[in-house]
Amino acid sequence: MDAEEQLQVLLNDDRLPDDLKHIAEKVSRNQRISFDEGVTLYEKGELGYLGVLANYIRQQRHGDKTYFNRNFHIEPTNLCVYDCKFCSYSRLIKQRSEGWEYTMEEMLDIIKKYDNEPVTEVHIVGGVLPQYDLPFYTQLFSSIKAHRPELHVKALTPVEYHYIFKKAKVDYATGMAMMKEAGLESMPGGGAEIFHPEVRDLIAKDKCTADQWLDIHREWHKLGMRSNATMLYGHIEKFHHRVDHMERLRQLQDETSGFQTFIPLKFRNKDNQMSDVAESTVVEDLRNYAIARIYLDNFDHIKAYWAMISRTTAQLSLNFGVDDIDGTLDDTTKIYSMAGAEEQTPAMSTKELVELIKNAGRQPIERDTLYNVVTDYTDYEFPQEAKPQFYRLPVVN
Ligand code: V47
Ligand code: SF4
Repeated sequence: MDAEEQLQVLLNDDRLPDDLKHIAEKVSRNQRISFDEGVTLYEKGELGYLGVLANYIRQQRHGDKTYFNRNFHIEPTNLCVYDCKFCSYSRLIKQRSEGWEYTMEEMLDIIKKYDNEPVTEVHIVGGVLPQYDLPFYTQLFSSIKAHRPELHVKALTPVEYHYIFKKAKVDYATGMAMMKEAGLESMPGGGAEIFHPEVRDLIAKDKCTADQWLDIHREWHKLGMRSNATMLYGHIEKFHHRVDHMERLRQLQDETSGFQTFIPLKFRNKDNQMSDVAESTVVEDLRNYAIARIYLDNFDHIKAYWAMISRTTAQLSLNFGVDDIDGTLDDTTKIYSMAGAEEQTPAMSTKELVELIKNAGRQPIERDTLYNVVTDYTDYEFPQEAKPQFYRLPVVN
């Protein structure tokens, strides 16, 4: 049965409560669901029901296409002036001996290590420290672009930008324009956590507020640029906080159309100040992806970050609204391994990623950061003896 037939079966099921039937009818007519209906989905939507709705939307938008990209991460430092309760990664400045602080040269050396690799994106994000200021990052971005102009620079979040611009005494619009001028091409989705102050004040008190996070994305979008958005879920927040978070994103997206992808991030509880908070179940993770797909009707893509949730859950998520599983990575990110993610040294070759997607019955598409197709792997067979990470296939558009 295809996704449309599954939805029809659901719509004809007399046992379905009226409120859930009404939501299913809205989805079948491509109508937006309300805040209260979002909460209803969290409270009453069973996994099978949510999967049918989310997969229907996914199939309409993307068919079986499943996107990934080839990227690597640079984490400039794991020291941070902030003290988010969920963060296993940062060390306060007083624990400086446990941290690293890369210099400009060290970061450019990391860039150069990838000179002969077919990566399309560098993702730069880490802790917040005073020396990483506006002149530092504008010089870093322009040096990366001077060295390798086609490498897409996706860097920093409003948490860093708010701190940097305040220190430099420039407003958000001016600051983001300076970053664009220096070579910044898109903004990753981090730092969003949970927007609602009832939760944000408890877990991420001192860093940028929800409105500041949204304002910086707004200014970036006004420059014609794109960004992502995340939500850190599965800790102390209630269902209505998750819906509130997505509602604020949906409203900004109505205004700017600048977001590309929504990335739900599962809270991991190892070695942080919230270790006593239990992690969400896989069923809850899949329900959450599905509800995000249903609620965020103006977002093109829903991403599952495989390094965080394990490869099997990433495969499963493709039936619950997810159409993107991020990048090949390398083992260059420590944010999740330090928080207890399954992947302690997250690295997957292109061949492994392609097989993972094919084994889930979907079509693997390598994309660049802006979702231009780099290579469609649907009918591609890797040679037995291939060292896949060194394969360069023809660019198709
Ligand atoms: O903002 C920190 C999260 C985020 C934990 O845009 C944690 O393509 C779970 O935003 N458990 C940074 N999550 C990473 C990020 C990201 C990742 C992949 C792709 C993209 C993209 C963006 O990591 C932080 C925070 O929400 N985080 N600690 C933890 N214990
Ligand atoms: Fe610092 Fe980011 Fe960790 Fe918060 S989540 S303590 S801002 S590195």
